[in-house]
Amino acid sequence: MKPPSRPELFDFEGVSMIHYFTDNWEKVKNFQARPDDILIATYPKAGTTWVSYILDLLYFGNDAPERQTSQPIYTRVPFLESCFKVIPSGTELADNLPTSPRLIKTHLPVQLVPKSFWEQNSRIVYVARNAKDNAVSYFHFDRMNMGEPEPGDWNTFLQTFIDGKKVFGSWFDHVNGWWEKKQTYSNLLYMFYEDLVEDTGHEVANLCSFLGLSTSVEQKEKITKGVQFDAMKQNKMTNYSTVPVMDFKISPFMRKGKVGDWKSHFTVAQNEQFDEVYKQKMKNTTVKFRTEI
Ligand code: PPS
Repeated sequence: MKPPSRPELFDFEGVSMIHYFTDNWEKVKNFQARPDDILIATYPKAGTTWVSYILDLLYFGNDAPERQTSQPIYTRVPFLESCFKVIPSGTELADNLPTSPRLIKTHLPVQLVPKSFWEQNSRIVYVARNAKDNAVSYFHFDRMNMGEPEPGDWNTFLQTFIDGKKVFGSWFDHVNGWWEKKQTYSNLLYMFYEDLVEDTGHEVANLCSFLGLSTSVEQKEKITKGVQFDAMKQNKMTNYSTVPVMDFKISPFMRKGKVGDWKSHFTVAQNEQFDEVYKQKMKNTTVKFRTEI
């Protein structure tokens, strides 16, 4: 049998995209956000699933047990712009969510976020990850996910990552665009993957204070334990093992979960070139990333 063909990258309003995230654009653009919606926004592979699961447990962990045992995280937290045909579109899933608040995931760069989120002053949690680890994680994801464009070898992938020719565009534009937004939009929490790895409990507490939750100490500890890498890797509802287009024989979704794994991928020359480009592209921003902890 012929393997399914991978989607092609094209320019969409100045951002590299694939059709799975633009096919439903009219509905995405006109999506009606609510004041109590919580949008989880990230560049792909920055810790979306991790923060989605933390928020889901904070809000609904004590509610219906079957939510945790029978509903994969991607149906509990709809992926707004997705339109995969085999499951309902992100807007449809979000419109039909029975929960309050609704937790919604997006990888959109800030300028493409539906305007109703700003009008409704919805809360937004943005998670960012250092560029080097983010690139490595994205490379392995594209290798194993047939719904993504062909990544090529690591060197080819890295060059196109630097050029911003990846689904959802340039990492640099993404993290900088959202960082800039944070300066004027107060309902935005800008988090870092590295902080989550270093001290998950601290970040869970940080989320609670941003969201105005008075979660008990015991509950916070329980959640912190339940969202550790190994627990999520074992958990069928959070490890994406239920998604057929992902070939875990090539690379699992929950791959390593580390800060600094880039060191086993970047050659000395690639690292020097990357640092040079990084300096240029990040010269006008105050956002600071850690590539090791
Ligand atoms: S996606 O497809 O964009 O939604 O992917 P996303 O969830 O943003 O990112 C996947 C990477 O996050 C890692 N991850 C974690 N790391 C540490 N601890 C926990 N609990 C955790 N959960 C997810 C996951 O392993 C991917 O990173 P890599 O480096 O590839 O392992």
